[in-house]
Amino acid sequence: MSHSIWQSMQQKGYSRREFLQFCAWAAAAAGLSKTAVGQVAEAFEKKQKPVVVWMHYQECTGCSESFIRAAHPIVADVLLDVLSLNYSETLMAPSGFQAEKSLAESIRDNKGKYIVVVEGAVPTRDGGVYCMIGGKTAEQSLRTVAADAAAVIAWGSCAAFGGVQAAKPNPTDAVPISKLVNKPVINVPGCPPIADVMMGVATHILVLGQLPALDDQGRPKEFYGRRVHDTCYRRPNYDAGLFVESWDDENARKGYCLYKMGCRGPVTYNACSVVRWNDGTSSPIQSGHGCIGCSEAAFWDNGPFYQHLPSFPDFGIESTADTVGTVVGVATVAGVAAHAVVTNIRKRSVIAEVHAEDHKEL
Ligand code: FSX
Ligand code: SF4
Ligand code: F3S
Repeated sequence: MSHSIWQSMQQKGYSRREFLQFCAWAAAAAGLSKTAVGQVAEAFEKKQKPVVVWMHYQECTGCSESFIRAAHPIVADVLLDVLSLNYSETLMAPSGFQAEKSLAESIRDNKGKYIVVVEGAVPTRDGGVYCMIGGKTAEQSLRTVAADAAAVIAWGSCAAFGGVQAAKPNPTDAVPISKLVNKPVINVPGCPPIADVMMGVATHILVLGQLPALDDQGRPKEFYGRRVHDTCYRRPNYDAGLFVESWDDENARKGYCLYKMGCRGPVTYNACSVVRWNDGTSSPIQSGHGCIGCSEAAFWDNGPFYQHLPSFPDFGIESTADTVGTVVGVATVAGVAAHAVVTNIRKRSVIAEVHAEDHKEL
């Protein structure tokens, strides 16, 4: 018999207090307001665990790796135990015929109720022979599992957009799963996606019993509504025209903006600057490397990664970062546009304050 999440947690020895803490964390991860914690608790107490089948096609399993390292320790239990993970090629105990049987039974007995999550793109060239599981092509497998699913989630940029498999010259004609599934797909891109975002999306579906609001690329707006650049902690440096010019320069040590080193944060929609990674510890930019736009469609072909963007929409006050120095220089020499100079000085002092704050936190 299937249990609720609370019943499963009790069986594993979790206290009521730990359960409520988990509910609060899950509500926050799902982007729900504090007042929704009661609703989360009620859903986790009463609703049966959803049946989840987790498919792997053309991918590296980084998405699973990311998810099982989610910030909250209970998430590992959520994956392995609290969710009814009826089929996962990576994590389930059965193999071979037994595994196939488990999958067939899961979808037959839970028609219209189970959730399908997919990692990886699907090859379509030569009848799809480049990814076969149990004698079936990935395409046949996907069409079968998705047909009666309540929801289909594409974990990662491969499932959502084709990822590395679909990069030029795309030798297997790999496609995103939305091309083959006849119902809305929730795209959760990123190579891999952020674990807490994956958990947030899953919680949203579990608690509210509905799909999160999606943008025109099928991404949950809550997590993909803003560019990495919009909330980047290095943004004051960008606005002030303070850039890293080479990986080992003084500006790099000072944590200046990585735009000139190829950072694609200005054209990348993801929650890395806000949610960050590893329990909010850091993010690619925070560790000193620019964003490579891993959550964007065709990101492998959007490069080169280490050449700065020529321009992008809503660039701000400067036309390109290269001209920033010139503009400020001319303004100073001419003695006009004092406002620009004052603004820059003010921004530099803001940066100094931000850096002082950072040091305090450390
Ligand atoms: Fe793709 Fe996920 Fe990149 Fe890897 O499974 S999104 S290659 S991190 O792992 O699909
Ligand atoms: Fe941050 Fe990159 Fe934008 Fe600079 S260009 S502010 S490092 S996201
Ligand atoms: Fe990917 Fe950029 Fe975030 S490379 S992990 S979207 S900072």
